Amino acid sequence: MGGQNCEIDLFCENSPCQNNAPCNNGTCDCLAIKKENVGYFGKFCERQDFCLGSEPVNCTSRGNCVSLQTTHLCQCESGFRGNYCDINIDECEIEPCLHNGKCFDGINNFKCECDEEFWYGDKCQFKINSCENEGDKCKNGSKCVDNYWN
Ligand SMILES: [Ca+2]
Repeated sequence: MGGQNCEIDLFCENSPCQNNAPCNNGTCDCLAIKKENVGYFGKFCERQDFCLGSEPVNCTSRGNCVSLQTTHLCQCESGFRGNYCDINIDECEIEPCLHNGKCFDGINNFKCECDEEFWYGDKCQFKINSCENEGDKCKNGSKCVDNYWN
């Protein structure tokens, strides 16, 4: 403060606030100039934050907002994508299940439902040996032969 009775706000006297922020009692009021997609901070409201506008960016609970030079970016956790991390990536799109296994999309993973008679494994990649599966039913010296030839 300055002046004979400290009536002059020295900080505000020279209009130091940027981005048209009002100056009151020795501080720049950055909140007063918030716009829809950008907020301001710093001693002179000289810095922009594209995550903290009057409509704060919502990256859902699946991501964090990062303010860049001219826009925001949602950094999504694994399994999600999109400008707001609102898209559950379809892990079945690359058809990970082998041998006609049915794929079920999860969060950053998938599950395969295999044809239980012949295949097993997380991608239905392993073949069931029908002889082992059913036990040795072959009698009188005969030999079990696996029944799947593909
Ligand atoms: Ca998914």
